[in-house]
Amino acid sequence: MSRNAESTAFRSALEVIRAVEPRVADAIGAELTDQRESLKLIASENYASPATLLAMGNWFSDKYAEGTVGRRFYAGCQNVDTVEALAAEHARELFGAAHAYVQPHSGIDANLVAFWAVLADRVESPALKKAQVRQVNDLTEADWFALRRELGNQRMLGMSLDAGGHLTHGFRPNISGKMFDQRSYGTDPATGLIDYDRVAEAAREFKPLILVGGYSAYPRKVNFRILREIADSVGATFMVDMAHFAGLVAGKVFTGDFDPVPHAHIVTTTTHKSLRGPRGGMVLCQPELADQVDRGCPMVLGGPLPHVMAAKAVALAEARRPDFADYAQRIVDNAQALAEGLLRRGAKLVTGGTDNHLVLIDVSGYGLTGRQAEQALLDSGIVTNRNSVPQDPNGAWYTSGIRIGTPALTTRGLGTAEMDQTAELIHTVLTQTTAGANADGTASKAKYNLDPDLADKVARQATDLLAPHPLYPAIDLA
Ligand code: DSN
Repeated sequence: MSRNAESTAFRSALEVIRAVEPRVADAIGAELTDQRESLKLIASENYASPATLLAMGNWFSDKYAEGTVGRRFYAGCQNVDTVEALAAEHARELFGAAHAYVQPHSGIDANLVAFWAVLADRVESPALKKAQVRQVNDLTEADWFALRRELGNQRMLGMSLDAGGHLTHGFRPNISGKMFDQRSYGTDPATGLIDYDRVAEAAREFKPLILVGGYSAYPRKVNFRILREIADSVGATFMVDMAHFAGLVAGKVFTGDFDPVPHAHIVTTTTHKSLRGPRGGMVLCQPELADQVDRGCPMVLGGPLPHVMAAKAVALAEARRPDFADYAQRIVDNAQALAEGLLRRGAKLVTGGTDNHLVLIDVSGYGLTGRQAEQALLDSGIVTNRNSVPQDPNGAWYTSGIRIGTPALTTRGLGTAEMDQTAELIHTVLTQTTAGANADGTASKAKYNLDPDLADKVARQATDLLAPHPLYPAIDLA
C-alpha cells in the first residue's frame, strides 16, 4: 500500500469527524503529536499499525453479535463470523493453541472468562452431573444454593503484587479477590527471582483450584514447565496470563519451558502490549475448556466488539509474518541494552537486569519514590509508570519503582545504541531530582525538586533521539 493512501485515510477520517465535533478531531490530532514527541517507555504500550487502527473505525462497530461463530443470538452476523473466525485462526496458528476465543475486551475480561470457564468445568459441571440435570435452571433451590456457595469458595494461588503479579490474579481490590480465597507466592528477597520450591510448598499447603503464572512487572523469564508440574502435583488448573509478553511468545523469543501455551490449561492475554494489536483481550485453551471459554459472552462479557475483532485479525496476521520475530528479538535486545546502560551508571534494578521487555528500576537508590521519579521523568519528556518493587515500603500508590519497557520504542526503530542514550537521560533526570518536603517540613512522597531548565534540556535531547525514527512516517495531518 502506498504511504499516500495511509495519509489520505487518516486525514479524510479527521475531516469527517471535524465536521461534527472539531474538538474531538483536534484531540485525536494532538494525541498523535504527543505520542510522536515523547519517549514512550510504558512497558504495556505500543503503536498499532495503520491497518490495525483503520480496521477499528467502521460499521462493524454497529453490530451486535452475542454468541460465537455460526451460533449467534442475533441475525445477520455473517461478516462478523468472518472476522472472528479469522482472528481465532490467526491466534491458533501463531501460538500453536488448540482453541482461541477473541472476544474479551481487555485483559481483566480475558481473566474473568478464564476463571469462570475453570469454575464451570471443575465445580459447576460435576455438581450438575451429581444432581443428574443438564443445566443450572434444572437444579432444585437447595442444590443451586449449595452450588453458588461452592463456586464462591474456591482457592487461587498467584504471584504477589509487589513481586510483579497482577491485581486481577485474586487481589482483594479486584473482583477476582472477592471471588477467590487467594494466597500469593513472592520472589526470593536475595535474588528477586521466583523460587519454584517455595511455590511448590505454597501449592502443597494451600491446594488451590487454580495456579496462576504470569506478571505485569517481573523482568525475568518464567519456567512454565515447572509451574505446570507444581499445578499437576496438587490437582490445580494451570492458568497463565501472558498479557505482557505475548509478543515475545508470538515472536518465538520465549520457547520451550518459557512458552506458556503448551504447558498451561488456559492462557489469557491482551492484544495491545508487546503483541502490538488493538486494545483488547484473548483466551487460548486446551480442548477440554473450549466450550466453557466460548460462553464468555454473556457470562462475564458484554456484546463482542466486531470492529476490534477485525483489528485483532489484522494485527495477528501481522504477527505471523517473519519480520515480527525480528521485532520481538529486538524488544529484548533493547531492554537488555537499557538495563546495562542503567546499571553501568549506577542504577539499582530489581533482579539486576532483564530477560524480557521490561526493566524495573528501584528508585530508592536515587532517594526518590516512584511517584516523584515518574513525574520528574514526565517533565523531561520521558513517559514511564511507577510500580511497586518487592517488599515495597511505599505501597502501591507512591511505590519505590519505575517500570520501563521497550516494545513501543522498538516499533519506532530505536536500537541498542539509542537505549544507552535513553539510560543516560533517565539517569540524569533521576540523579538531578531531589525529594520535596511538605509545608510542615516532613518528607513528601509526591513533591520533588527538578530544575525546569534541566528538564527542558532532557526533553529536547529525547526529541532529538526520536527524530530519526518518526512515528507513523506516512501520516501527515497538516
Ligand atoms: N495496565 C496494564 C499494565 O500496565 O501492566 C495491565 O494492568
